[in-house]
Amino acid sequence: MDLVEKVRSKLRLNQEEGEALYDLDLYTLGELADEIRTEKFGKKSYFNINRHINPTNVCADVCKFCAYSATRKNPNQYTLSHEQILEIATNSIEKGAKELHIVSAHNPKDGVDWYMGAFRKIRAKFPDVHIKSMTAAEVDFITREYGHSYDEVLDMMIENGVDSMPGGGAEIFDEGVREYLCKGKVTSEQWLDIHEKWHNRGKESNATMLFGHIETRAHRIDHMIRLRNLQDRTGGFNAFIPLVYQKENNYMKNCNFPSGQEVLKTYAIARIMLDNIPNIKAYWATSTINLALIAQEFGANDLDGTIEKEAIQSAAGAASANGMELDDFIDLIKNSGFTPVERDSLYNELKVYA
Ligand code: V47
Repeated sequence: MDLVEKVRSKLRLNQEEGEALYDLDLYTLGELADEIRTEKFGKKSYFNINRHINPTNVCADVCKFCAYSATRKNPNQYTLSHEQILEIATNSIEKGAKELHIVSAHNPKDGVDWYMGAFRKIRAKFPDVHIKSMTAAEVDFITREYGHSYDEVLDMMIENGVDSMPGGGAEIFDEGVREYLCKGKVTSEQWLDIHEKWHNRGKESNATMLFGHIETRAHRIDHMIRLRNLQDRTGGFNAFIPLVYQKENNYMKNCNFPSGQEVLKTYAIARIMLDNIPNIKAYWATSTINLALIAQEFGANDLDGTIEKEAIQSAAGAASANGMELDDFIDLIKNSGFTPVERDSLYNELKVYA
């Protein structure tokens, strides 16, 4: 059976077959991914009204791709107080945000209670807002820095009001590439272990993949297969988010910056390979909004959200610092031929903009 037939027969692809998908032409791949997307979601494209908050850029880890953390290239350190975090949350929630996506650098100056205290205060004031916070890299950092186990940190997160975990910190699971990208940070095995423990608590999370730097196509397929294996066991991943590497203001040179075609192929292949992860998110902050809209025809069914403020990708050159106005976002999705559907953080539909 040839590869195209195998995909159409919904048979699972292995590493070698995943790599071979890249050799198909873009239109064939797009068609295959779109058939799967359309069967699952029709013309619906999901988004949420969210606010990204990045409470500190002081970081004990050194990732070569990062332009956000305070370093020689970015000497402007900051750490928000709980009051400042609460003020940002209050403003955004008053304007309609339903999700707070809170991601910090790994700040050795703050104790566990700085993290947990912030969640506790937000939860006390806003019982209904969805708190998506603590990448597996942050969980791992806290255990290393403050002597807790993964189980203790995950339980503390739940006690203090965290609802779901974002997909950050996954980067590329291949150990060789990881050693170059972010030596010393959470390992691939630990990243997967933390998500498995979180899922085993009945909680959901996302998974990212940072691509378009020094990794090969084979590394991307390997990354997807490792996620697919965990998802077979837990079913806890909501969305897979390929993050397109942004190349400004960091310490990584000589990268294979991907063409638009390569990015679209990667979305389409994610849709085909990840037969057990329901949502493929084209995170417009890294793909650009134009490519994210096209990605809707290449397997992606989710565009993240309005974001409001974004510090990590925009520090590295992305045009996402000020998010997107809700009306513009809805118009763009409509004008691209899809039906915008506002969702909550766990993908329950809230409003269809027919
Ligand atoms: O893990 C850092 C990435 C991630 C760069 O779960 C970069 O819904 C591109 O995980 N170029 C954090 N990316 C952001 C993240 C995320 C984003 C949107 C939605 C969700 C979700 C999660 O940002 C890090 C890292 O891979 N990142 N630097 C860069 N130069």
